[in-house]
Amino acid sequence: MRAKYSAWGLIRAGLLKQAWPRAWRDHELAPAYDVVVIGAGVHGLATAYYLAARHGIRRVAVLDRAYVGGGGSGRNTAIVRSNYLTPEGVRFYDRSVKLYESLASELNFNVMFSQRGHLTLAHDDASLRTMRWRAEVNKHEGIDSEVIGPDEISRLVPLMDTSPEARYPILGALHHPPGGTVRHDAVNWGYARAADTLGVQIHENTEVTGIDVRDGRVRGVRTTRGDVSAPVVLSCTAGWASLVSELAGVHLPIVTHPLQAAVTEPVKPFLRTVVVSGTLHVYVSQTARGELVFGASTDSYPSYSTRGSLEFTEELAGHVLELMPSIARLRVLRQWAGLCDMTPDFSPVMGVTPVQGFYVDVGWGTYGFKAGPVAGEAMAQLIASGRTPELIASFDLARFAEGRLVGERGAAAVGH
Ligand code: PYC
Repeated sequence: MRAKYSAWGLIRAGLLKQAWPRAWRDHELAPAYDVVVIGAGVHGLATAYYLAARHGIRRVAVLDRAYVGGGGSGRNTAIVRSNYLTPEGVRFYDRSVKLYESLASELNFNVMFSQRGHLTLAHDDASLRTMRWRAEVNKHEGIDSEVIGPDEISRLVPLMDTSPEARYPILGALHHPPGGTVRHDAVNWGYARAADTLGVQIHENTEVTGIDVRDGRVRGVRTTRGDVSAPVVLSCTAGWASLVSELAGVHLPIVTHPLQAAVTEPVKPFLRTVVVSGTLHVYVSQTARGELVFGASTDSYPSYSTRGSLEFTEELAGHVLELMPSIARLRVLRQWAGLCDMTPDFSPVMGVTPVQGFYVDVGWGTYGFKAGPVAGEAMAQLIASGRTPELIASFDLARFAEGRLVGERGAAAVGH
């Protein structure tokens, strides 16, 4: 069914008890497309959308072995920021923040982007030094970030224990006012709907089982619903990026680790900013519904498992209470895990590969969701023009062989 979006249409459908219009359609898989995107998360959908919207490339299929936003794009803690450590990282993520700022009107979908500010706490001299370093790089790139002290932190988060008697006293924080949160499902659905409207085909429950390469060139993909030929195949997979790339004979320096997160029952709004503590391995924000969303560092062992563990919940609770003792009676409602494809330098792998026509937008570690819009925009530009945009040039695959790493470990929300 063709999607209908007008507000009146929805009200009418509700009053007449009609089925809700589908936001994106089902299709038979065609034998050929101009571009096949593997992965219907925010990166794949954004790329497909910008290919169609900005470059007029509409014979695009987005394939996913499960459903839209079912991987990392629906399992993250929805934090957006650009307070990175390297100039390359800062410029890149800043473009994403800018795209998020206008995304609701671009997609005609309320993505609930809330620039409530982002605090990264420092509990020791070494992390305070890193916060100062990040603040300087940020300012140099025109990004609003500064190091603040405990009094200012108390003003921003009154429930935080900033006393010198705390087990891990808070010495200061990197304050990044443009950072915040976004409703991740809305971003996925908004891109999916907008891409569908422009003629992109989204194929859920369609697993890619092979990538055809002949004479050094990609020719198409094999799927559980049949074979498809395409001169361009882009992997926007998270969690299985290395395995999918191996299908094309491209080896990626990626190790996959689970990352666990949890959400509490809703309470009255009391936490305005996003709070991160690398030392305590925890980050927390409050949703518009009032729940607290918590995340931790990646599990220490590589795995493809997305189950939660009691060990995580216990550690999380202990660490959160060191920061905010007064929320001790809050109940955790749900916990889950996502998969993080970690690269050696904590920066992504974007761009061309040794196989002509086979592109990657992978290796996002714990930074993937916030980069969805800018990654989509840049990959669409690369595919349409055949030229790598300056903004992503330093994230190429060749950097690992050529020793040009872009070290972003110091900007990780928590220690890994
Ligand atoms: O980098 O902001 C971040 C982040 C939050 C959760 C995981 N990574």
